[in-house]
Amino acid sequence: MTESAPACCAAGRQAVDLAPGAGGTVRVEAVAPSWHRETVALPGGTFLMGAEDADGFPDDHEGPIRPVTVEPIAIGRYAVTNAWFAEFIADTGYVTEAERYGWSYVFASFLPGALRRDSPRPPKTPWWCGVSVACWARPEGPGSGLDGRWDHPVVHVSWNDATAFCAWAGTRLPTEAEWEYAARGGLEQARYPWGDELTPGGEHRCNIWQGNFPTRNTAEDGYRGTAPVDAYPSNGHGLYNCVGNVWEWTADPWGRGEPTRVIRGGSYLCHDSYCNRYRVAARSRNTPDSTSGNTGFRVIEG
Ligand SMILES: [Cu+2]
Repeated sequence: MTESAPACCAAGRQAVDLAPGAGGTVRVEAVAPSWHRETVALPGGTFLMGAEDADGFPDDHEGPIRPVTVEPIAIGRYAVTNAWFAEFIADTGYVTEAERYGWSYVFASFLPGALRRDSPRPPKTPWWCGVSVACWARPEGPGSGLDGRWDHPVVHVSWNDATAFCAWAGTRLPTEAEWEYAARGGLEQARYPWGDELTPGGEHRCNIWQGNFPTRNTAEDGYRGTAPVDAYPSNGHGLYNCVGNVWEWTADPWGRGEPTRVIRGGSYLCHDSYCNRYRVAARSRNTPDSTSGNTGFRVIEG
């Protein structure tokens, strides 16, 4: 992956060399139904896409600000949850890419000492560890699970996994323009989905990093890792957690003829001092086979 600007998001799949883990594939039997699969119908329209923020990263090409027209869509009110993804796995026996490669990227401080010490790290983003057998159902690798997190966004899913889920669910990934149109919640050129202030009235509106990245997360917003998909108030369109919490895959390639895919929204690791990509116009990218503990997706019907 070409890295031109620092990002909190994980490096590409190729950045560390790790033998496949011995965890095997995950089998899912009965799971609680997901209550978070609602979509919101939005009329089509023209909006001002992008930003020319002075504190944006020039190589991210957020600008220029330009009018973009979007057709009517029905988009997920929430990111796809672990519970919904588990239904997909139980129904199809699909094996995710993290399981096939045998590892995925986990934020280092989530790991117990030995695993944290011994797992390989990408040189440019050393807060990530490539962890054997980490996958959607084992978010922190060996011995971890989803108890208490069924209503959190599924993570450790690649673009290819997200696309497979969509085919099963009769949905598709949003284009980047559709994502931004929906995430803006009807506000024109606001910095965040709820307005221009990060914490209006001192209240946190999204799940990002507080403290010093990457050593100390004070979790003032309530969460160190993922939050439930319905945490915090929604935006003006009724969508939750468009920014912060987890990066969301979009359908679009980063550039013409490139395999890398655009991700949007930033994650629980974003912090102003390093990666302010929780701004609604911010964007980043990763290869379609890459997986990490801070990347998920939301879907569009049809
Ligand atoms: Cu970030």
